[in-house]
Amino acid sequence: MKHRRVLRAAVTIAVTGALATGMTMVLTTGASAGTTLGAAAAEKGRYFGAAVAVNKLSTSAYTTILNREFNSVVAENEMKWASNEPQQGVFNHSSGDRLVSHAQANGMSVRGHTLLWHAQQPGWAQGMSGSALRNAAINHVTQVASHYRGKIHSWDVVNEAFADGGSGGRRDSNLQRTGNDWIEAAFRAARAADPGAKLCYNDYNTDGINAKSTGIYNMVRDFKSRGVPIDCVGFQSHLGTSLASDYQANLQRFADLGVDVQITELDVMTGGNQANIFGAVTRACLAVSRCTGITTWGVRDCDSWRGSDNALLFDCNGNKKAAYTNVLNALNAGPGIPTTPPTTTPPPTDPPPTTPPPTTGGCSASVSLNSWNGGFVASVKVTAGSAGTNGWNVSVTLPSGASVTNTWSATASGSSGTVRFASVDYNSRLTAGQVAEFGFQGTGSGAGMTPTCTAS
Ligand code: G2I
Repeated sequence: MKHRRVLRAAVTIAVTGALATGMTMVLTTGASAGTTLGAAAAEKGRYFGAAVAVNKLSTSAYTTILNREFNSVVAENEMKWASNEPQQGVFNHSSGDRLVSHAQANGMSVRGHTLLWHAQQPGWAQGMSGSALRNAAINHVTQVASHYRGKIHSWDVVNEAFADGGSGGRRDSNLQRTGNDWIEAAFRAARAADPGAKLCYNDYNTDGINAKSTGIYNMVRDFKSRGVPIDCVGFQSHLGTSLASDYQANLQRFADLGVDVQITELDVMTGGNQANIFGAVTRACLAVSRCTGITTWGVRDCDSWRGSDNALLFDCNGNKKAAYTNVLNALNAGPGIPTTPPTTTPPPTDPPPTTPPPTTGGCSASVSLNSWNGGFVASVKVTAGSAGTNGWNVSVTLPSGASVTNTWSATASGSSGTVRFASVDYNSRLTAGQVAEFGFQGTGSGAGMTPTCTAS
């Protein structure tokens, strides 16, 4: 991928020269500056993307700008649940596939938007609840992430699940009513389906340190401490006429949890401040080494869902606006992603395993359950004994009536009665005391399961 080209030598010379002569450092000019958004971002190890309405790919005025300026795309609507599973179990990926082909043909990465969201659900899902909805939702995640396996840079696994206002809590929705653990179940299913994609939580009104962003921050910290697979947080950044003074500090506090951050749906109210705000957002991203890319929510003002806000970087005739120039200059002036990891705050470490490691060979396993009426997700910790493992098997006897519908980070044999879970390539070999985690989802009740572990 072309994101990683860093013109370190040119920058070093410019800095040295400026210091030697006592002149102000100006890194925005010179032969090394990128002349398009995508090229300038790539020189700093980032991507610069746009949301695409797939039916506009046949409009050449649109595609000319897209292909020239952007090196990442996201479908504005076409990968949403209502679009790609219009009837339960009947998938239609034609528009999403068209976007992926366009991206591949033009060297762009693809953001996936979005696997689960309370809005733009198909009618059949809107009418569901409880375990039927939970199972349908997890199946949707599994099927869609599997379809695009290996083709998605980052997935918005869950979109907009937190409430606005001061509560810092979850938004009420049919998905939320299936149980608070629906988000982690979605992330686990997405990881199992496409282990190579970065898995993100995405939301809006998170443009500074506020109750909503803090609620999300606490969820991410909890996920990291419990090994729930989350890699990134998307900050939509649909902005008005000012930018929170702690915008960058907010990105940084998430990065310090050990996740990447990305600006995912940037657009800004028109007016005197628009160009300044676009520039400030770009500088904030570049100042955070884990801020890996910026996406604007559309290409030209007239493509935007915000209509008369004229909220984007190109006017309706495709001309570059002042905001464009500010973004390009900020990209060219900003720091690259350091090649050695920064020595600032280390991410918090996971708490010690709850199961004490056995002192002999073999292995032990413990299970924790998240249950709802009619279903459950089981998280299993496997701890290697003193001899370590080359592989392990965990047997679990399910209560009668229960069955396994989905497994991650292990391979299941059987689905009811006694089910055997075998380690997979990347978690077979454990050193003494090391812990691996896997999980499974089931229907019925999972109460009272006692796992037994054998090692090879
Ligand atoms: O609302 C702005 C964005 C907020 N974050 C999540 C994004 O997914 C969301 O995107 C917008 C699209 O830009 C709109 O284009 O999501 C809207 C739906 O909530 C999209 O609007 C829908 C219209 O509501 C439908 O009537 C229309 O059929 O666009 C559809 C396709 O044009």
